[in-house]
Amino acid sequence: MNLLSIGGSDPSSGAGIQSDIKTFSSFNVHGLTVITAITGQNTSSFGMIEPVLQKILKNQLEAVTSDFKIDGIKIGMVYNSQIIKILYHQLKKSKIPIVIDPVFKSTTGGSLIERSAIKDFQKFMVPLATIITPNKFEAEILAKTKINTKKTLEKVAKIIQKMGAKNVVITGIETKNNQISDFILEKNNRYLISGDKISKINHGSGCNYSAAIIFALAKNKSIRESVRFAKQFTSNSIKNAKNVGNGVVITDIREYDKINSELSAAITKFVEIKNVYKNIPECQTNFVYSKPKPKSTEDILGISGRIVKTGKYVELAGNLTYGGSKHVATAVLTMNKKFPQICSAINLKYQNSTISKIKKSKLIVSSYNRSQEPKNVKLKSSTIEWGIKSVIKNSKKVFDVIYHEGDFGKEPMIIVFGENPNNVLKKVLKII
Ligand code: PXL
Repeated sequence: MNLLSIGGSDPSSGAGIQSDIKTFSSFNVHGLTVITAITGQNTSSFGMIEPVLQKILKNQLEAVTSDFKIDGIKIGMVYNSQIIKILYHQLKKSKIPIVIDPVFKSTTGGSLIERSAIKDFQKFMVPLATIITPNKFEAEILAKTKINTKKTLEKVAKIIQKMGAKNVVITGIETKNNQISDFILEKNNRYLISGDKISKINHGSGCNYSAAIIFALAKNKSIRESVRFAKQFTSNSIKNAKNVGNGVVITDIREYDKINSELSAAITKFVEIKNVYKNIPECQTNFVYSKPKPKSTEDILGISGRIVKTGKYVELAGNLTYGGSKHVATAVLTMNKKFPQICSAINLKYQNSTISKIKKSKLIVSSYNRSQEPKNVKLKSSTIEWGIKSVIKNSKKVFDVIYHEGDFGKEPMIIVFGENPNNVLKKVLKII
């Protein structure tokens, strides 16, 4: 796969072209670049900007488009009207996905676009976007409207969509409980994707986010999947940010976490199953995936806030975090000790209809009775550990499903196991 990043050069390699090359490389993708402007900046201050001459901008575009099959384009810093118009004329007929990341100001205060170019940005850049990813501040500038309520947030997204962007993602909306949310407006759909807020002023997260989105889009992921993937990727890059210079930290792209991306993709598919809310228990759902040979639940990736019901929909609350699940992760940990191939699981609401589908399917199922747990065991370990152990103790079979019918004050529960999240999901689809 080849992805093209069009934007400014940042010598600190925290943002811009240099950052995008790092991101694309972490996905094993070949990154092509077209430089619109050269900036002089570091982690403490922003210096000068030199936009490139028209003829060299055109020549770079010509060079990459005439040779490579390009699967997706990301456009970041564009600086002035001349550059904007050249890009528009070159790309207006393009059929490949384009992510427009409006970058108006750098973390250290530099202005990345001429004031007089905003109008042409609205007119020529916005309509190129398969997805446009302004933060709150950039969205307010584009729509010339302040965002201070849910209503104004939706209004601003609609204004930008009317300018011609197919899908609008406004990032960095602060919502309740220390969460940070992105608001997504698709053609016929609008929703929030939330994650835990990480309070760290950094250089690079915006670029990481839009570069990850174009990668997911180019891989034919849906808008929702792409945004969720990018949010998770960016959250990790901020968590790993490093003090490389003397100023703000620079985000760090670690090795692409396969455990994370597989679980993330399966969760996205799970939450999009029609009427899936009917399968979410009162204590909510977790979906987990373990590293090979887990030693504790800290080696098992889960959702910090679970998959929760909101009316007839389900949403992810919190982030994917190692140690993010106790209950379902303990179930996997226990199974994995005897059957090391079992690394993933999900818990579902106990329903007679599900139990009867399980029994009709070819899945291997067993159950335990919580009320039979000896008192001395209860004090030492968790009930789920005891339950699973008692089911698998004398079995050579690997169970696909283990359930219990509850106890006084305890909700009955079904747990589906598998080797990986996709495998679990396939079983889930057979029984709900
Ligand atoms: O993060 C936005 C950004 C994009 N491109 C360049 C930048 C910056 C922020 O500093 O310098 C070249």
